[in-house]
Amino acid sequence: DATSLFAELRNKLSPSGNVVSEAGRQRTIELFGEPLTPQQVVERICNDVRDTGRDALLDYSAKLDQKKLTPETMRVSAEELKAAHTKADPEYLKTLRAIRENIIEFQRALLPDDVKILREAGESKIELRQRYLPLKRVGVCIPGGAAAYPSTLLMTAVPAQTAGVKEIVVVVPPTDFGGYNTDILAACYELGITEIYRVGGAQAVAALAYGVEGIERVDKIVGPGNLFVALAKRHVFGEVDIDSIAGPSEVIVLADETANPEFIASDLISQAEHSPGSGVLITWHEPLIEAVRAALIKQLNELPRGDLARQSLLDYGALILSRDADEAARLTDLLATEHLHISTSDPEQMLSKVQNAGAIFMGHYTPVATGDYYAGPSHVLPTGGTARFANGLCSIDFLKRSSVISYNQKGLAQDAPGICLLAEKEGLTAHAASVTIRLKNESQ
Ligand code: HSO
Ligand code: ZN
Repeated sequence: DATSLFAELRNKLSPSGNVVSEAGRQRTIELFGEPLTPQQVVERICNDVRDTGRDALLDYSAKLDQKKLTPETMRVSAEELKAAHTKADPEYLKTLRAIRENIIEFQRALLPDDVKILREAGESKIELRQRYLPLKRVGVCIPGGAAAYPSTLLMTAVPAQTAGVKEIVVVVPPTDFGGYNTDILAACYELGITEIYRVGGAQAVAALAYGVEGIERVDKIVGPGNLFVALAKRHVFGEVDIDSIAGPSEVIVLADETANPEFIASDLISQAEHSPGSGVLITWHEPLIEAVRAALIKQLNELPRGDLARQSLLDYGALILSRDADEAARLTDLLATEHLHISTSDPEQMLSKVQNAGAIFMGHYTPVATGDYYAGPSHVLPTGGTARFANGLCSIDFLKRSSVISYNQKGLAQDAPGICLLAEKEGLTAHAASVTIRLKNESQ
């Protein structure tokens, strides 16, 4: 039945590295001479960085990332950045520019205008506004453990830049896939980002949140990361803003009889190859199940990361036969997946049945890779069922808003009775007095 299937699947879609999974929380780690949960470990790291600053940051980099850094080598120098850019493949740079343009075009279209309304009656005048301003300083976490992710740099930093954020700080682990990766450094240079620190994990998040010698604290921390980054972001939230807690990649493919099993297999594998990652097919066309299974076996044997993807699919994947499209839609909503790929003859019709998904890919020729790399919406998306309430990152997330309220004396006189009545109900008479004191010389 749907409820128990949901429970089982939800578990599958929360791989053990995910903050929301039970297994992830139960793990213990011997880092401080006693078994601690990941959360306890992260709290210690964050508190140490808050209290001891850069020394703690560098100590943890040495201990956890096996990289002895100095205050000088911790920051990527201007020369290193320039050199990486000069040596970069021109085709790569050209592609980065094209993607950047796509992201800017879409993210700019999302930006809201300020709002202003005027309430006028005779001489009374009340003006109400909402003003949007970009955040001043944003920290971006780029993963660097299992693969190099220049795409994630684009999908976080460019929306921020589009919103008008001037100071962008990148933290990236001191690894060959991270802070020593010339593709990453060339991409930073291309985007005009010059403040890059080779630090990762919970210690990097803490440094961004609290500030340490040489790294000024930021207003918001965004970007994906492993369990430690995720838990650290949750720990420092409130001290700074964060985007969300993004876990491993996942996709649900909804398919009817018009879907191509080879295409579907490639879609499931492409998110599973993030390792961990999850791919789930839901179809109401029975022959598709076996056809996709066969295609998966064939493709997994041919791909370089096939073994990693196979393990991910065995652990967290599923091929599900639903009674009909409506049942498939209901299950999709329960799972509230990061990516939803609608591989049917009429994707719009299916779209109208589904509410919960971070990003939705329409039809047979829109694989998730279009959104992962190129189209324009950010690939930083809600995972682990959080698409029920959370949203993908976008330019709006880099704005803060203020309301702006403006009364003339006549306007104040008009609203005074209501204000004073509520103030008296609350026993806050000074509030009432701050209104009446202004109306003493009112001429009516
Ligand atoms: N699918 C990932 C993003 C990504 N894919 C980066 C390739 N590179 C987000 O869930
Ligand atoms: Zn991906």
